[in-house]
Amino acid sequence: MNYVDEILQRVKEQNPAQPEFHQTVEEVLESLRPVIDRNEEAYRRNAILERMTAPDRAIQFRVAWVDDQGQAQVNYGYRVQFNGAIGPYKGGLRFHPSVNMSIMKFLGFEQTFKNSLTSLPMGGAKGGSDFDPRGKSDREVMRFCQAFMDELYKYVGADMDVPAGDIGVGAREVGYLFGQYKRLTSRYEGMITGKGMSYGGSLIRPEATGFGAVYYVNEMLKSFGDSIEGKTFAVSGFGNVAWGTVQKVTELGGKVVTISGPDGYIYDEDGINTEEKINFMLEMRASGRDKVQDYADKFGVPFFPGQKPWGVKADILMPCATQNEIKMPEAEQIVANGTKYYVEVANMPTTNDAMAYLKKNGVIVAPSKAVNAGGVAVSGLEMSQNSMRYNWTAEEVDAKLKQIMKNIYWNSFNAAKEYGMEGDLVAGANIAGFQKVVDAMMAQGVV
Ligand code: 2IT
Repeated sequence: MNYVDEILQRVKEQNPAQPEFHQTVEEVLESLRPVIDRNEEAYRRNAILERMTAPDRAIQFRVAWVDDQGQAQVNYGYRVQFNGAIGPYKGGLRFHPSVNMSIMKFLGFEQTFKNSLTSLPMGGAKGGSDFDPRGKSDREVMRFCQAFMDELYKYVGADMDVPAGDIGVGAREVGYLFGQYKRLTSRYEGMITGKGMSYGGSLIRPEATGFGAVYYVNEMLKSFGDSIEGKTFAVSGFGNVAWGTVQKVTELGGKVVTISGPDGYIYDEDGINTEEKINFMLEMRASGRDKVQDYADKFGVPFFPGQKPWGVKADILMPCATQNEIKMPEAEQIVANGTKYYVEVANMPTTNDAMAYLKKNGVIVAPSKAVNAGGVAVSGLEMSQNSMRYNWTAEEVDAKLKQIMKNIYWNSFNAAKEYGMEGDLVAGANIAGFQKVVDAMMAQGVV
């Protein structure tokens, strides 16, 4: 049997009932086929794909905490340290009721390639909990974060594994997690990123994922002889990533007409383009209501309950919410609308069949592991600053981020071209990310 097919079967057998993990492995390995065919003997002999698809370790633990009513609560906590070949483990923590081992493994696997693409020395990891921050008091969130760190501190550290935020984990949670780590270990070190500016954070980290995504789009459009100026964008989500994206698109002369939440989407014909509107996204997030309808109520624009914005005609679509938001029906709608550019910003927002359909029908698809790598890249720069005990200015960090995103675009573009798949940015990102990790694994022997 072909090596890739063998591994796909093996991953399914060894990880039953983990569909998101199967999905990402399939997506990545399918596009790596030409690379693997060229090196099959060496890869097989060194069990590269078997090792690449098995996490270095996957930790699951109980998080017991007490709510404001005095009731004991129990959640599951996770940390999946997927691949440590090119640096200390690095990746965010997600607090959301949907979190389970499949989601953690999918995100950790993706993170390995993404971190490699940034060119910074970071291995891949992910963690989190099925804790639902919605409706919790600040004190409950603090107690939960402390209980979570009571176990996690054993596995993390500045030179071992450096978590960060993701869905449900922002500046507040990072602060509580950092404080508890310090209390437990007596160590003041950069063991988590996304920290506040008063205790070791980096300027531009809050904006980095969205800004980086738009820098990637800018480079991509330029390479197609196009530009952001005057283009219409449909964005989903209204969290940190959507916020950074809307800001930078607006600054570069594009117009964002939608954002969405679990309750539906809003359509702002004039664009989400004033400081008041953009700042309101932060207010909606901080309110903990998780409702985008608040935007429609405040600014008097249409709200479409229970719907996603993918039926809207826009030049560029940027899903910034969560995984598997675009399935076949949405993909068909996107193609029917004549959309030219589809830019994944959330991690794996597209099912594999929808992705194949978009590509087959001539939509230019940019993959999340390249597009959203600016977030973790600036996390890497936060680590550098912590190690130096020094801070760069916003301009310095932003310039580095811009350069990193430009390199990611061209490294992906060139990798695809080298394997006869010119213009396939998805395959290019997978190949470029994979190559560095494989080189490091080969050099370090069978471990
Ligand atoms: O998905 C991601 O890349 C993140 N949530 C950010 C990870 C990080 O370590 O900054």
